[in-house]
Amino acid sequence: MKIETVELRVVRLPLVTPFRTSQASQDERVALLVCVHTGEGEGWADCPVDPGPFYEPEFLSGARAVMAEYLVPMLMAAPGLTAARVQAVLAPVKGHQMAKAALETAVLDAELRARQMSFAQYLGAVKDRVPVGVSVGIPGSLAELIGQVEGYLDQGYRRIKLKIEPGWDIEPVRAVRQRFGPDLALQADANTAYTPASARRLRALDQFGLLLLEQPLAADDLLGHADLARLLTTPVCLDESITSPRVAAAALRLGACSVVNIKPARVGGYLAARAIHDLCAAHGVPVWCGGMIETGLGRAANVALASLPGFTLPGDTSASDRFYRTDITEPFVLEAGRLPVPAGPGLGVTPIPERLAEVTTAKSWLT
Ligand code: NPQ
Ligand code: MG
Repeated sequence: MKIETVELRVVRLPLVTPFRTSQASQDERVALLVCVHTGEGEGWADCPVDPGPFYEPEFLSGARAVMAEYLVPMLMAAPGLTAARVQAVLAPVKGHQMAKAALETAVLDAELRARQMSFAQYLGAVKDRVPVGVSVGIPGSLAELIGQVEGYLDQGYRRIKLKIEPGWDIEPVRAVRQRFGPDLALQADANTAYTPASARRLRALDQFGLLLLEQPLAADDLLGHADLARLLTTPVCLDESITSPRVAAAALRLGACSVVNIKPARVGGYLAARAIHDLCAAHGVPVWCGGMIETGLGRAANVALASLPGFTLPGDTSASDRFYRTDITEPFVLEAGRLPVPAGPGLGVTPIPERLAEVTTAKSWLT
């Protein structure tokens, strides 16, 4: 397939409630959308970079620049391009996984639409609905937290994840456990906020029977996570640390985690995400699909990925209305705590033109 034009769009979507983690607080989602125009049709992808490099080193204007100056020209010059070759063609560029992932996803969407095959079929889906969880930001008070969790459980979410940080950890976890009982599937995510010196405090979380504790330490601290994992009975899960299949293999070998949160954007795309899934499955390590407040485009692909057999824990692939009053695609709606896996060609969803126009703040074409 030959790429003729690449369209980049910045979109800005207000969030239904502010989302605060240990690292940042946001009340809107600003993201980059990519549309590749090829001889065989269009393909879309969501590049869930933030305006600033506060969760991940990549950020919006950086992603736009690396795409325009390097990645897109390299893809346009590659003869006989296929989605499976995108990573190899882009390998001379170091890093920039989220930018590369978006381009690979858009090429894959175009390719699969032309072949009338869905992402789920292509990736190896074994189910047509996936159970989903929800990530609850750090609120102003315990009462507010309890109210939010109650609301999500009423909507049918199958698992609750609490964002924690030093000073907001034991108490909120205890309060939610006490209020909703031992059967609630509950986990916590620190987004790198602790140091190894906090091991004692984190050990106090063991009494609450969490499914897992996600990314307590710095992204590059695999050894610290391995040491911590030996001290805790709560399973340690890595998110920010897992930047490639190779790092995932190292994390498993070191015992740095016993569960993996796979975010396709962070690992360089759905093919790398599937490779990590396969590796973890071979080691009997459960995986689940993380979220980066994707638009409907990224959500569609994430739900497809989550339908692979090793995704045995509910993901952060929440319904569209968890974040947006109106998304750029048809919304994903919760049905008894599950989302339907899109079955149409490619992503199975496309942006609604009027809606897209409303939320677009910048557009450029690369030819
Ligand atoms: C997490 N996601 O598991 C993240 C946090 C997060 C749904 O909890 C850009 C880059 C936006 C990274 C938004 C959820 C992001 C981001 C949220 C990470 O850690
Ligand atoms: Mg996380």
